[in-house]
Amino acid sequence: AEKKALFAVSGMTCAACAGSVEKAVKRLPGIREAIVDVLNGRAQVLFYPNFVNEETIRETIEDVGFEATLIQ
Ligand code: 9UX
Repeated sequence: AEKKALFAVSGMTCAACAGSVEKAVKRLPGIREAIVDVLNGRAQVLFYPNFVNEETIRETIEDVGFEATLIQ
């Protein structure tokens, strides 16, 4: 079954960077959907836990250049 994760992403203030975060997460295996909300600094991700996990997603967001915290 799929799983949902919500991350707080700090310092992400422009649409271009939100798009970069979304694109990077969607490139991972096992991602069903990634929705980045730049106004609220949140990234919601639906994923398949057999293929990817919260920490890998979190590190991928950080690799784009933003601090990310799993909040839910
Ligand atoms: Mo963006 Mo930043 O493309 O402070 S969120 S530059």
